Amino acid sequence: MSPNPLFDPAKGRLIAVSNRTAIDPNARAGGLAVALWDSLAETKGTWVGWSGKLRDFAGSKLRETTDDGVKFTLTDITKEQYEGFYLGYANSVLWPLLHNRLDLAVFDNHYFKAYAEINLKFANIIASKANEDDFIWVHDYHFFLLAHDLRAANVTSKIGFFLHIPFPAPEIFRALPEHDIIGRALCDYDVIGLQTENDVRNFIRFLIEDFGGEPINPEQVRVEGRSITIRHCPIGMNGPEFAQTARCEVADQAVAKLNRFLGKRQLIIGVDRMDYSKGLPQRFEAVGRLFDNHPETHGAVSFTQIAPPSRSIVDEYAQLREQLDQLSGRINGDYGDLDWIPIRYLARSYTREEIAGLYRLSDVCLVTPLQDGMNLVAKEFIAAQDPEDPGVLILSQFAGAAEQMQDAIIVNPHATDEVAQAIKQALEMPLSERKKRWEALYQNVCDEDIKWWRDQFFAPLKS
Ligand code: ADQ
Repeated sequence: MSPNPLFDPAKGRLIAVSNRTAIDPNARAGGLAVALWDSLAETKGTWVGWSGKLRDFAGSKLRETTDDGVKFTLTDITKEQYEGFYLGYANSVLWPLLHNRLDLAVFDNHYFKAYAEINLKFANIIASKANEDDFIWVHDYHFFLLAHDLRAANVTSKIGFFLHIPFPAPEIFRALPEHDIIGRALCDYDVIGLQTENDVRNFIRFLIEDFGGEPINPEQVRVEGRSITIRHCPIGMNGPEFAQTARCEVADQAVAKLNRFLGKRQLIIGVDRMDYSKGLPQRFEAVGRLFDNHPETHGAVSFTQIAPPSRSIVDEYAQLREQLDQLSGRINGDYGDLDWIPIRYLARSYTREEIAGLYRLSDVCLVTPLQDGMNLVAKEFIAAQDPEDPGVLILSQFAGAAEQMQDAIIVNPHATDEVAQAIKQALEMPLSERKKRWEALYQNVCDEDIKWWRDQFFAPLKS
């Protein structure tokens, strides 16, 4: 990675902040963890976050440790804070609202109190460490208020914020009882990075309509007496490195294992955290429709969905699990045979190497979220393919990745027949077309990679 003066320890450190850090092996499956680790390791930065532990009283004993060149400053939180901040405000209010699922949001004013408390707690930890020359890089919807709290604690460092999930239309965001407090707090950041151009349009409109923001140029707005930069920075990944991972020994073993089950059948794969935003029931319905409409696929095609539960404590996830069990049970009951299971649904986690191998073996990957900030699975699938015999990506128009990956087959995940037809098209696609689409997609994955993403975010600070 090229030297970047922003990360020169002599000039100032990078302090990244996110709720879960990659010190916790369970959090390493998340897109955020994968993306951040590289940047911090290469720049000797510090990662501030929750330790993953709960304690009985509200002390702030910090755990400081170093792993693979990345320093970690971790704090415990109390059970009440975990329930109000994490399960409550973050997972049951902000997550559904920002994914356009107002119907699932649970508005409870105790939640916001805990959310504000945790933001302040983190602000105090960072304020005790940050120097004026440091850059504080805050990640995701858990910490909307952090810059505001840091400014109140007289922190003068530059502070940036990257939102990994979508920013909805202001009409939706206004349903949040605290939208005004959060909107004002966001004005204390210097740079705000968002995944898509659509998110940028939504956010700038929110600043203009609700806070009298005045656009200075396409990415700067004067608001609340300050000027903030709002940047379109789609998150990327390291394509060639992932391509290698897909060919490692562990990946080969996973491929061999799955091949024993698969035989000569074509393989469709889905890899997601189990979450209602990922459109899994709609995807299962579409695969069922493929079998309804195309008897020639019976015994010739298998669909494997990997979806480990990530927030299984919250009711919606338990319901989703039940729904998927029912759907796969019905489809397998209708179509399965002694030697063929049409849908395999594996509710467990696999290593990055195993997943990479499974992508490599697959003929089709279904990435059909109803709403998604970016979706790194789409990019990983492309990176893992054999250039001489690549598989086909079917991508939802509502994944942030669709803005960059127009050479995938783009679908509306709600349109069951359309998705079923897209699967059929993908299964039958001639090699020349598969190669042409894949080459364009892989080029984009490599051009707009993780380093490019970081540079996009930091570019305004260099001037
Ligand atoms: P996520 O919603 O977690 O991230 P995504 O971008 O798809 O979604 O990242 C998932 C990551 O987890 C990928 O690296 C994938 O390989 C891994 N993963 C998924 N299922 C797995 C499994 N069963 N076993 C092992 N690994 C698995 C949020 C936003 C996204 C955004 C990212 C990054 O919701 O829209 O792309 O942050 O900004």
